Amino acid sequence: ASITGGDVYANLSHLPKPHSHGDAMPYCPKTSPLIGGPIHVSFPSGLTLVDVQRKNPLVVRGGRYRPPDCEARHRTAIIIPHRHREHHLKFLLYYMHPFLQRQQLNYGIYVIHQAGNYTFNRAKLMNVGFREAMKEEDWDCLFFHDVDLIPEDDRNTYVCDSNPKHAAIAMDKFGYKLPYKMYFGGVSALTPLHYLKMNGFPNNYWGWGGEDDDIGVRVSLGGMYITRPSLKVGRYKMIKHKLDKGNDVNPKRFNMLAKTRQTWKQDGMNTVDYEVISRRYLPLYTNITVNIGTEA
Ligand code: UD2
Ligand code: MN
Repeated sequence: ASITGGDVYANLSHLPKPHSHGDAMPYCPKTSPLIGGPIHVSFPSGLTLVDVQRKNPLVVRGGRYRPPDCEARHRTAIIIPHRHREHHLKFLLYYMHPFLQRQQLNYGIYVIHQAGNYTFNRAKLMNVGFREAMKEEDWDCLFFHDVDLIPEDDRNTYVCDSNPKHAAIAMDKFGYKLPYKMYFGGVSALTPLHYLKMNGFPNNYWGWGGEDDDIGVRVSLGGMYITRPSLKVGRYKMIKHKLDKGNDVNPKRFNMLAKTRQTWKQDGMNTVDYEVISRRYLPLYTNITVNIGTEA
């Protein structure tokens, strides 16, 4: 028995059904035979979410998938902080679903949508995503993923390393080079253990900037170091955009960054408070709309 499509199980559960035939499924090969090399990324006009759904018949409600003919070796959750970027989300899903399927992962995509119009808070949304995703499944790796970054190489595998991994090492917007050594923005991958060791991400960076550097510092404060794929493999295209309304540059970011060492244990996963407004299992992703409050 393999997964045959979303509708079959829609009434039973939003989750993909475990393989149910008598014999255990063989594990998927260590390296997926479906993985190719560079991906040509373009943005087809007129693309709709229904098109994306049609191209991904094995994805079930909530944006969940497992390989039909082998047991995945990895369970990866994608956590996307989001508000008013539906046009980017559509392209991300268009590329991300087939990309993850070619890697033969058991995966789920979570969009963490900040409710209201108060200043955006990317890092706090990640903390919400971590907690809410872990409630559903024992994920062994979480990818914290900007909505506008499209991977450009199949060999950029969405599995975790022994230390926190910064995946977006080479982006078009930085000339496909790492902008600075401690950079940790864009896309990063942590196990639940990594995440808890660094007390998650900061909750009090409201607006644009600084939170990614704070997270990078937390990695070393948690006794870990940053790993990265090669420049050839960790390539991403960022969909061009301006600074959003409601995400002004955070003028406090440098002062806050200077204090991470004093604050990280009192601010993070152990103090995150929020209210989930809705959880919807959509065909291509799980949408969690959350009230994360305002700056103290
Ligand atoms: C950079 C980093 C990003 C983050 C940010 C500073 C890159 C590629 N990324 O992104 O990881 O550190 O600087 O905060 O360098 N978002 C929304 N709605 C909004 C605002 C933000 O959905 O109104 C989400 C969305 O997932 C977006 C992410 O937050 O991709 C980062 O915001 P951005 O794309 O505006 O910032 P950018 O490109 O300078
Ligand atoms: Mn961006």
